[in-house]
Amino acid sequence: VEASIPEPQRAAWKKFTPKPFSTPEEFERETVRHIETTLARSLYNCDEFATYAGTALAFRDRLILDWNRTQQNQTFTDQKRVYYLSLEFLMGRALDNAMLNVGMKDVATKGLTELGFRIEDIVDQEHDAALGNGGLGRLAACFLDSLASLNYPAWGYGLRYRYGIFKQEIIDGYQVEVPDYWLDFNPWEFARHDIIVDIQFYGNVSKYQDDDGKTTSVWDGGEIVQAVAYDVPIPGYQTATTNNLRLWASKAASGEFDFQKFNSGEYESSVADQQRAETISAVLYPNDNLDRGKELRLKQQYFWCAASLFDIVRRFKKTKRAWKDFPNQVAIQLNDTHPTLAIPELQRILIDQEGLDWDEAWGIVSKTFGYTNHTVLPEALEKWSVPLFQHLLPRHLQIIYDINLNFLQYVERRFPKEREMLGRVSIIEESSPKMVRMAYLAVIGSHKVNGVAELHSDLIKTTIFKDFVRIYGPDKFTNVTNGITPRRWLHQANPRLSELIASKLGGYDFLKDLTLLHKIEAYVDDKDFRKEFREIKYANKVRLAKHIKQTTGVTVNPAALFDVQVKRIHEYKRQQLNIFGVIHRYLAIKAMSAEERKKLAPRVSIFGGKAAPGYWMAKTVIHLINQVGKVINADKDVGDLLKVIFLEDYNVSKAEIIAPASDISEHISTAGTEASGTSNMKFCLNGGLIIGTCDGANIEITREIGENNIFLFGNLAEDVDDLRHSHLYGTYSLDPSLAAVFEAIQSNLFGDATAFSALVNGIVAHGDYYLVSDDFASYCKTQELIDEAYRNQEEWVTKAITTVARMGFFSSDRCIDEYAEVIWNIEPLAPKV
Ligand code: GLS
Repeated sequence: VEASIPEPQRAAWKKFTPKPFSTPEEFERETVRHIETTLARSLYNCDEFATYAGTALAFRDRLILDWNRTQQNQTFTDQKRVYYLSLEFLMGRALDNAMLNVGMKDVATKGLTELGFRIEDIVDQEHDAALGNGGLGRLAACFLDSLASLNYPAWGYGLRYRYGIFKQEIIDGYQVEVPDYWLDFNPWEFARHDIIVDIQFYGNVSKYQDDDGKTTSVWDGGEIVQAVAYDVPIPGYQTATTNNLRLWASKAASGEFDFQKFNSGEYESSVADQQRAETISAVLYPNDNLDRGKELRLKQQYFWCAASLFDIVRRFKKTKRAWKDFPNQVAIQLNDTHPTLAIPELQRILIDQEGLDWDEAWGIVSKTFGYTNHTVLPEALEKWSVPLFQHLLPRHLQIIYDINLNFLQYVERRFPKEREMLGRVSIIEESSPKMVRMAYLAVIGSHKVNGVAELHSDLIKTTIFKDFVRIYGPDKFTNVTNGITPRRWLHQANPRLSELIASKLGGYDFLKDLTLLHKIEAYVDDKDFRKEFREIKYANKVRLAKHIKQTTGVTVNPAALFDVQVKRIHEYKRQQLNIFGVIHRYLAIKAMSAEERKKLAPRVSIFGGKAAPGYWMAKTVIHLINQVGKVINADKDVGDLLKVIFLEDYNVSKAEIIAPASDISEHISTAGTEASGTSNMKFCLNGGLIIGTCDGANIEITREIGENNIFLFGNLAEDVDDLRHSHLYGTYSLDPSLAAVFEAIQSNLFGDATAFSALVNGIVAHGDYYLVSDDFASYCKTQELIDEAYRNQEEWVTKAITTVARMGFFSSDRCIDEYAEVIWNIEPLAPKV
């Protein structure tokens, strides 16, 4: 039944449709109303948190009016939509972003002042939405911002984890994980208790043959878990388009618990069923670039894919179009291999439920999906054991076998003389147990495959997907270099810099077309502009110094060079190279004369990032950084010349304080290992320079900003294999200054050295897989060049301004336009206002 208001009553309805606030008074009225009624607080009982809550609810009301209209408009025009499937959306805080995007920050600032609050304190009350690990999840969040800002009809689909990425505490120098229960108060979501999808697991498949000999497979038995939709409005910048992010939460099919069992005294097992169902969406797996193959993770993946596909198919069916139109109406992007099950799931829906024949269904499926690869690290490539698959998703395993059979037959016909290729490209790895290779399934089931930076997209074509390039031809593979949203990462994080730029460019159009930034290069020699630019950087450093003081108790000098490496802790990202470099610097300072010390630029080395809870080596690196910091920060003889800080619990809202405050940031992965990196872009956009290897997007950043404006060092990706080989089979000689660093560690200078022996041995005895020693000399040399360059502040500012001016390419808007054109074939839809 259509649930819409009949024509004659619509006038009344329209008359009472709420109007969005637009003046400070109207904002205040809405906020106070929410505080007094929705929250049942009063002016005698209203703290900053209640005021945040009221403000957020007032803005939510605003967003939802635009959201309603956007959804109606999209349904009405019935254009092709894109669905972005991602297990991670690292959104951070929503209020500040919502205020900026709807252009009401000034209104809210004024209103809140009149109510007795400072807007910064209110914004600061919000709990980060931390449903992601790192770059992959943050990229999805930037994409949502760009999709809405560019008016694309788009939905995100993800999981509503009850616990996001853990909170990190540093206790005695060690990482301790604390659960992140973030849903106590989340004004940004709407529970859709009417949108529930039954998801099946386990069970059996039987085949039936009808009179014409057609076989049908029926999957029955097993258990049902329900998926409940929670919708999060995603406002675009300066547009009425407000898209939807739909997150699924799991709950037991019977609703709460099994009353039959409950009444017959089986309390515990009735509750257990309910808990088991809710466990599916309970927690985000805290690994970045690592696949652990856990059954619950596979359950999460299927639960989310099946619910999303059901929803997408239901929406398509409402249009009453023919199935062959599906790929003209629907584009689905797979954010990494995590949602690859959507491929066999759509095939299953089409053949088992909608009665299409295999080939017709497969034609639709393989035109619908696009797959983005985000890593070449072997430990991150997802594989699922066949027995586990058989148990959990028996029908999907059959479908995957059929997809594989058809594919291998095709390969055999095309390459009859290369039989050994079949084993290499088969979706099923013939190991024991056999494994399903998800990346291969994703390639086979998609019409386009893309990497996330040029080097990375080249690498996937020559390494993991080499055979597939021969099979499908090179056109199936493409590159879309990552980007970041300038709204959050410039305007919101660095309002003064944004304002300075706007003052020269005559407005904020650059926030919609970031290439306009190139115009500030005309001011690179303008004295006032330079002065203001430097003052802004300094003020941002003062803000970070305050944060450091508050959270670590260490006083740092904002005039020192701030050297920052914040990202997930991972051996391939090489925080160990950085901290060994810090020790090298410390030893050098200790050996310097007073004269020499005078010439040195004081430095603050700032680290931040979480280690996966089971990643012991990464945790050792955190421990070493903290131990080194403890010794150096207490060394009065060194004083301000060197400080070492580990910032606890790095997350999106902290990144917004850190990115604008760096002079140098480090992007120093072993060449060929970091697919793109996106924090490199954030730092450059905020007028920080970078030190980096020729890896990921660093290469394109160099091309855009010019090699004089970046500090590159280290071996190239093409040499990595040979170097690794020579470590294992040739003669290996440890870099002498690194040897001195290890001697210092081994002398217990930073506490009990046995704590760090695995870290050191990995380099001296076990092949130095990440080439720390090979790159150490050139890293230290480059750090000296940085010291020298920083002494010439005039030149430094020139480099920094030039860098900002040339970052236009790295907007996620450019990136989304490329996806829209090359992969999704979708058009923007002008919002109805
Ligand atoms: C990642 C890569 O490691 C990053 O280099 C990349 O920038 C990001 C987004 O494309 O994806 N892959 C991954 O598994 N985690 C990431 O952050």
